[in-house]
Amino acid sequence: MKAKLLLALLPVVCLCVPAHSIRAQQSLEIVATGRIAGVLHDPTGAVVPGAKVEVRSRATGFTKSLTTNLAGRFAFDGLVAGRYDATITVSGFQIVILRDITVSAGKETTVNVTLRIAPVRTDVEVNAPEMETGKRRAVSDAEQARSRNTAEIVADAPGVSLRENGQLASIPLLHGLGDERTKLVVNGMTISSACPNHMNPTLSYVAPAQAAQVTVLAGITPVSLGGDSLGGTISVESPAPAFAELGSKVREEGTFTGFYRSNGENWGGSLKEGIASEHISLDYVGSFTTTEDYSDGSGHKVTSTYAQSTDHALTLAAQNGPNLFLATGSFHHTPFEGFVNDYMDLVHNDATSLNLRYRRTLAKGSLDARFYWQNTTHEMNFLQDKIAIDGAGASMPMNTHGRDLGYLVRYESALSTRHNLRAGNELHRFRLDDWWPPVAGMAPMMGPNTFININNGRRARLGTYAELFSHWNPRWSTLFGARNDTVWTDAGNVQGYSMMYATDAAAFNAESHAKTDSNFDLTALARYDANEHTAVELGYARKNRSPNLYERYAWSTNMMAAGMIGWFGDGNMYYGNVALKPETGNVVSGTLLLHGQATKPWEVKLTPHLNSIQEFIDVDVAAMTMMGLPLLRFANHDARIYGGDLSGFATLWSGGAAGTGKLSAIGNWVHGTRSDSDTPLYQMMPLNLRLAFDEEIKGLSAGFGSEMVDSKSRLDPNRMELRTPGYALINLHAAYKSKYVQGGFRVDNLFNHFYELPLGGNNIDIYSATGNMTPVTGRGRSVSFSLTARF
Ligand SMILES: [Cu+2]
Repeated sequence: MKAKLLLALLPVVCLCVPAHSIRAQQSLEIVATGRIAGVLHDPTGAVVPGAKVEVRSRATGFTKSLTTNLAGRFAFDGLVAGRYDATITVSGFQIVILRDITVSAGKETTVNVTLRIAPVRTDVEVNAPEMETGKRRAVSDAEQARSRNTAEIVADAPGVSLRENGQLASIPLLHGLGDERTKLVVNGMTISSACPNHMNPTLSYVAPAQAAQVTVLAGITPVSLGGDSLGGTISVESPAPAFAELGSKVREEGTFTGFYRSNGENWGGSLKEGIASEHISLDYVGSFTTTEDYSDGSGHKVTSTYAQSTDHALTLAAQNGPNLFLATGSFHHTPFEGFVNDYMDLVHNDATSLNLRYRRTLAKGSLDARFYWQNTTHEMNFLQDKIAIDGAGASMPMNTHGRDLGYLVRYESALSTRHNLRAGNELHRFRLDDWWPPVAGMAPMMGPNTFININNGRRARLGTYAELFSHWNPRWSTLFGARNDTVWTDAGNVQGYSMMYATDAAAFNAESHAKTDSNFDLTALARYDANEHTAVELGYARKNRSPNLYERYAWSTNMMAAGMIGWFGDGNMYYGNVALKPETGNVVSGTLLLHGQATKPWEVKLTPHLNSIQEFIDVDVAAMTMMGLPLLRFANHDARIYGGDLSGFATLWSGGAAGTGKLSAIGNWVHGTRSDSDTPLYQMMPLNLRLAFDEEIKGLSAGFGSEMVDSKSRLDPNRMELRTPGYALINLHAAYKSKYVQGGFRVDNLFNHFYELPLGGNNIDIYSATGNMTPVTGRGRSVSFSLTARF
């Protein structure tokens, strides 16, 4: 399978390279050339970075495009003397077309432009540096409508794989590193999982309808977006506020989306409504989703996969000159969510959050400050599918209460036309209580006292960073950054249900729990644009993650209690280790980008990566339990992960009666090994490839896709990881879009193929009923419809 995939991809790479070297040679001929350069400003006089500027020769049709740097500057060198047209596009501003610009040999033609604000949503954040690693992407309504949860939207990027974790939020892994090893930021907020099984990860608090923009940084992360992570960074942002156009009175817009997916009877919808004047805007996003258990390809119901959730978010924004103020209040309510790969289900999860932001555009940069707070209450117990297995009356209440609080301050400034500085300071504090009330008649196993799992757990992180982005000349750019994060963790004394747990509790209470970690991160990244079709990036990053509260402070070695700890969906028993050190990754990664614009855009991107990790938080086997499952203790061990991402697209035809035909591909390969034992790291996604063909004619689009996954044969022996066979799935999709209505139709797993999920964990419901541990099986055929109306 591996060899076949690589063979299939080789022609794509080989066909492109020779064509480019020939063109590069031709451009070396000596001809009379000149330059077009300039600076873009917005109406307040602030510079506009990230704008796309394209010049086109009126004589030959030759085009060249680039992006303005953080100082708003652009410069086209080596233009053959003659007359050109230039087009400037940037989100939030009206398109500018400049005609008949004369370029003379050996001279610079200066073009300075002041952009006008467009009556559309304003892009309020300056993007990460214009490197391949960190491209922000707008999410379409269609994508929101077809995604079961926000993690599925993120999974479209190279280097990302998803681990199953209930229906409301899968866990994204970047280059094999997931959960809290990936930095997840929602509207600038860091939200910790307030659950020993991580049933409520960060992305569960942002419904697909609220995810307007996503940034995925799989390898090298700018320090401004990093900190406290070993993998990359995923940032999800809500829609930016849209103010009324200058001179017009009020702007009002609304969207309603409804969807239905046949497998599991999943239905729901969202409502977005915005009203704004020139200076004030008010936006509401509400969404609802509910689903029954889904069936796999063999027609068997996969139990405990039902869920329901409601989300509301209200944002008030005000702008005046260079000042922008935003306040968002949101409420998330999950009445139930089954977990087929856990012993417990979620029976209640409510979260309330507040997010305040102030941004000021300065003459040469910007100042951005945020403050956020979230309060989460979470309860676990058994839902009907587990009760059917365990017997009527089975009960084991487990409660958690989490509180996140933080601020971020970030300053950006153009030091000169070449250099841009970004510096910031941030705090994130998480408090956690985790307690399990006694169950009547179940002493001493589950009574008579309350089991205190985490007592007043505290984790605070204070981070400070500075980074310099330099655009040395049109070909060379560099990014250098350094940051420090100090992480404090602590937890109070604990107790078990009864004297049965007294030895472990006494041992834990005798230990000192307060820990301080001082972590230093570094990033160095360079980009070389060899010619208009070829760019190369190479970088190094040192990254750190401090242990979470459960890794340090889960204390009971009792089989039942330790079985409640762990966010791996495997049924194994875990307990903590106060002495755990932070994990430190040394990442070396590069990207080769080959691309063409013109009338038929295409792109091939290859990203090899290597991460050498010191003190990786893995496990030691403490004992084999009566249940035949291991009791595992978190422990530091060195590890290494390497692999590669390949992505690309090609426009097969464009324009004319046949519309536009596009072929796209994403392939991921990752290989993780623990150094001391030379054994495979846990839950590494096997080699996989996604291919898609899409055709678009006017408002109508249709296509098909395929997902191919190799068998998972490299297995972690300590966790008794299960093998999963390879599989291939086919999907069909079609959509129609007009000004006011948009509809989507999709068939996933067209041939109703039966397959096991490589990162789906183990089916604990089947294990509880039969004693056999098997992987969770994937969804069988599902037919979906969605409809979006704008008003
Ligand atoms: Cu939970």
